[in-house]
Amino acid sequence: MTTATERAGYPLERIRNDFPILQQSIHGHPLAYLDNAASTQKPRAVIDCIRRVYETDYSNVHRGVHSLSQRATDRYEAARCRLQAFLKARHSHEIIFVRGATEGINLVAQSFGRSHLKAGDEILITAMEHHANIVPWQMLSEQIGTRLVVAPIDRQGELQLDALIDRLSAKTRLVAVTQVSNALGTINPVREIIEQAHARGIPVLVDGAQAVPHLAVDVTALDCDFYVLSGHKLYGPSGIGVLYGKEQWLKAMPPYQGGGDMIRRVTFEKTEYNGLPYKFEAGTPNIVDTIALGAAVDYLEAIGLDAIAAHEAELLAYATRRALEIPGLTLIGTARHKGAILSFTLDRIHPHDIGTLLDMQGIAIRAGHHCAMPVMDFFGVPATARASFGLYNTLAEVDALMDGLGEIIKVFR
Ligand code: 7TS
Repeated sequence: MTTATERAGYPLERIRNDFPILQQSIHGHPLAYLDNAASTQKPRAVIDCIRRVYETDYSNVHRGVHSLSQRATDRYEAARCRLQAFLKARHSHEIIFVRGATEGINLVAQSFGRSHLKAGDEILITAMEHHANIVPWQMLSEQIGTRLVVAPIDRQGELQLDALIDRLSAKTRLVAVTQVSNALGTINPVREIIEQAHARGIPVLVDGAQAVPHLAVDVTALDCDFYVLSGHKLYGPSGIGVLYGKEQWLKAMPPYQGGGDMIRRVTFEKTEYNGLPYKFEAGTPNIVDTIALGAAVDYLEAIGLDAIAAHEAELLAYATRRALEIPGLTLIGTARHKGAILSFTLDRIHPHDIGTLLDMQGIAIRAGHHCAMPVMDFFGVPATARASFGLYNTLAEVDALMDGLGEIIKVFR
């Protein structure tokens, strides 16, 4: 069985062959890797890029006059331009390399938050945020007395947009919202949220960790003020990610960390900071993984995000249809606009047992609260089982998952 996207030329078999890790068996079964929302696997292009940089072009960046340092610097800065083009940012210095979405949000909370917000100011988030877009704001609240305001979701796991708009007050100083929920799959109307916030002069941070692997993003068209992503969810290495910030904000924000590279001149009396983007990249950066993130983006764009989105939408539609035929299965997250995430529970079977029993059949899913405990509380469950699809998944793997769930139900009957 193939998706219509495959029949229209989506090269699924070639894509699968690009991922060495997928060519293995787990507990005697072919691996079905359905944990892509946590982290995606890496194509050979990314793995080879890492090896080649260490073998031929590696040195520290920005500081050396020798050839290797210049080559490493050129490649590191080329990756910045690559990510600028990928996100369609106006300037390459609006691309700040960080460890991942988490560090990007913490940077904004500490640098923007401490310099632009004061006691009593409000930060508006949604009830479906990952902990990475909750806790940094709570930490800021403890430090300077800001207040966290939460826009509600409904039983489908959709954002109540009107309620969000109602909560935009004269005190709101930032809206921080996920583009795609990792626990529910919901795709939020970020463009509309940004329009509404901007009409009131409020900047918006978009958490794009779950969006960029699945849909084409244009930060300039979106007009968001900040955008964060994680490389490891984007078929790139872990430990590298991007904070995009509009030049006007980044210029007005103080450094997040101090150290080498982020300075122009240091004396014991005073330090003059470097310009963008270096002001926010203290210390030796994650050189090789940054370059490899550029390779990951090349790989994704060669396939095409629209084709990837179409293939994944078919996987999700088929998985949803089959899941609804399973007795005792409840879908958690049934929004009209959803990314390729299927969160569910089975009557009387703990999600961790589902995860463990599926693993015995070679099927990798995630079970837990997905770092979105308030979402679990809202739906009154301790955890969900979550299958999340990526560009290399097949309808046969969806079948394996659903057949596996059928077997589990028989065991527990
Ligand atoms: N925001 C969202 C929406 C996420 O899904 C995640 C990670 C993060 C932020 C944090 O990203 P990090 O790379 O900095 O850790 N989400 C998940 C997940 O769903 N399962 O494992 C990690």
